[in-house]
Amino acid sequence: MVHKYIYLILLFLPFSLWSQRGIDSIRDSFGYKGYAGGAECPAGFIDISNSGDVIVLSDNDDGSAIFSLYYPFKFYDSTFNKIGVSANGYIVFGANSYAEVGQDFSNDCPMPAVVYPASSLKPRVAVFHDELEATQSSSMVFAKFFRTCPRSSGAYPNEPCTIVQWKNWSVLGNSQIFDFEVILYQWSYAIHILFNGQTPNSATVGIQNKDAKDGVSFPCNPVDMSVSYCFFHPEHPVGGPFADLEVQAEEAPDYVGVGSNFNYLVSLVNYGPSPAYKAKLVYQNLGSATVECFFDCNNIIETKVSSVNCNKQFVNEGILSATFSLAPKSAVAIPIVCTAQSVGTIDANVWVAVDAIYTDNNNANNSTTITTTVTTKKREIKR
Ligand SMILES: [Ca+2]
Ligand SMILES: [Ca+2]
Ligand SMILES: [Ca+2]
Repeated sequence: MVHKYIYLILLFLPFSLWSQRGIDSIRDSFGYKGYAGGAECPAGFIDISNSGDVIVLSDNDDGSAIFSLYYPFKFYDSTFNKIGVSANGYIVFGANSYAEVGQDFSNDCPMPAVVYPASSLKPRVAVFHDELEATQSSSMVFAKFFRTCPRSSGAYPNEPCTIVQWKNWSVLGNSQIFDFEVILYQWSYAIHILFNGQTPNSATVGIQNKDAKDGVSFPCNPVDMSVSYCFFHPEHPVGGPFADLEVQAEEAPDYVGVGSNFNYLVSLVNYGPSPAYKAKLVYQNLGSATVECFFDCNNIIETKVSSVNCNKQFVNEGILSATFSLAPKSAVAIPIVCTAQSVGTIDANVWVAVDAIYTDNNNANNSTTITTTVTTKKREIKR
């Protein structure tokens, strides 16, 4: 009897310590980071059973349904418009038919794991995956889209989300009913999993990619249903969005004559991890010479830039700016074409102003200054 007691302590101690600490995280090779409880993943089940749409499954035991998302969702490196919902407590992305989802009644612990049947191999979130079924007349699945999610993802402010809730669900052969839900955040791509009620039965909570070669799960069989589980996409870590932007400027000529034309080539780099929205690149002359410049919007060099707002505008002792949205690990380079109009110095100050929605966690590389002297004589540009 004593031996049995010690065995039980050893079995449950590491797990309970692990879950009490809360902030402990897990991650997969792609860079998803998962948290169990803690400040990163607080409690707060949202019941949508009075306001959500009913999702009718093809079967109460191993059936499924497919529905279209109001707003796309990025899972790993692909973006999806449809999800499949299984009676067995998981969702898949990119489903095209009922046959592809729903039938996997055996929970896979740990993940990633090749699934059964192979036809249901799709990128997957195990919300509470086990041999589940709907036994009550009140056992239903609901879905609801929110333009502004009632629960913060912790990775992006005021973003839209879709909630899928299994209500009054149970493990096959066990009458105990419980609710569970997944929240898909459609700007940060965070995934939150929450519970309302308990079952002592085995299950898995985790994620895996389309070929089951990457993924991660929390301690399974059993799952601790007293905490929430949150997965954060690598582009949008918890506390984000963060992006390190850098301004680079190719040397301008040291000397130019009055009336001369000259160019700068200015670059804006986004080192990530988050996309940068509305990064404003600004040019200003702080020197004594008069200079007129414009951004040469027709000759922008870019890599993976999602949007450019660049209008030809002239600066004369004023400020010139263009706005870019940059994916992580992308860059844009833009020529600035100038004419020197009076003698003195041109102190070209180039900097990036970031949108208030995200944080640049390294401000040291956000500006650069290039000095050019304007002489009385019109002379060749010296490089
Ligand atoms: Ca089932
Ligand atoms: Ca399985
Ligand atoms: Ca920076």
